[in-house]
Amino acid sequence: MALELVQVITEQGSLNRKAEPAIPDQDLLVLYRTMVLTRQFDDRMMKLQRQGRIGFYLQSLGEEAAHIGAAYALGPKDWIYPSYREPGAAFYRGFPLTKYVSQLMGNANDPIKGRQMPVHFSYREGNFTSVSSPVGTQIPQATGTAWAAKLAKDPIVVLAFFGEGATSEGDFHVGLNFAGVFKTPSIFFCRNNGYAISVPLSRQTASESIAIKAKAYGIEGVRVDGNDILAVIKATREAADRGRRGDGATLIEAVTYRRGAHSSSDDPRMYRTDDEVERQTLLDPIFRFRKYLEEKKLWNDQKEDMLQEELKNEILSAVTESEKFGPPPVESLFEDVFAELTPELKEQQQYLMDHLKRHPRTPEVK
Ligand SMILES: Cc1ncc(C[n+]2csc(CCOP(=O)(O)OP(=O)(O)O)c2C)c(N)n1
Repeated sequence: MALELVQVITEQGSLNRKAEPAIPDQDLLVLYRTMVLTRQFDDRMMKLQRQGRIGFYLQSLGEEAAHIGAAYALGPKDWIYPSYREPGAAFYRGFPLTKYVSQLMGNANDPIKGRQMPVHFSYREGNFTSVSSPVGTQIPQATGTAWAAKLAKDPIVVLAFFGEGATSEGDFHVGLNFAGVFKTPSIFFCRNNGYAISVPLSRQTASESIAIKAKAYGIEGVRVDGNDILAVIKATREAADRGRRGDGATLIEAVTYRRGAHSSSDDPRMYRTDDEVERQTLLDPIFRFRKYLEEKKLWNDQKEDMLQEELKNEILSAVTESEKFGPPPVESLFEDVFAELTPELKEQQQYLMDHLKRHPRTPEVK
């Protein structure tokens, strides 16, 4: 069982050729674009939150390699059970930016019609389940989906993302235990970013690593440098192959760092030092990947400037588009639980609409 840290590009950007996964140049550029898009989007959304244009936001600053690399290593039909810090995995699968911003605003263009917290989106077309607020609930759900796929002889794998804080939850143990028993085609992808809100890793587990916990459940465990996108792709590809071969589940621990706050409501200066964050900034996953691309002559300053400008405009137009939508229609409150409204729900919907006609809501004070 591999517990040493798998690394392909070192902190200085040099390469371990023996471990380099085969990736077409075109894909390398798509991966880089998705990482930079995610970083820029993150920054813009935090600003929008501070301006009061969205209510709440969760950043993924510094964790782009971990989740985008993992998403890339899967096939398009494989399922992803996300946590809330993997926007780049959805972008990689084609989730439109305007839909994402609309979800943050909870407007009529929001795929879930304003019924969830910001960042808790759903992307059914991308085999990407809705984000849940309770920590860890997606883990046994993902095991169940993988088991169902195995019984149906559907050759997919199912990946669940979660933070290391989720490994303190019962759901983590339930999910991994039955993945071991039933040898499900599961990938448990833990973004070990050091903190569960203000609680550091040392207060969450006495194990020498997260990956070693796999041993207790009879599944594979791999510890990988989560700021090294090539190492993440290599580890996730191997895990997907293992699942498809019928050799069971893998727990991947991607060692990274949460450089931003837990959420827009958190102040991390209360529990960690600026020095610590500064040190982690030097290990930036985008910087490291860019050096690799430059060495391959795939990237340069001019391309970087063009990309930054292009993405800035793309994000701005998604925000402008999203701000054009009003709130979701009130009658939509009754939709989506059943394929068709039941007679009782129809009656309640009618009652509400009649009520609103009789008592129009107080106009907003301008
Ligand atoms: C069952 C449950 N307990 C507590 C919370 C409050 N909570 C929300 S996020 C979070 C920390 C999760 O940390 P981690 O799993 O490491 O993920 P990260 O935020 O670092 O990506 C907590 C305790 C919750 N949402 N659900």
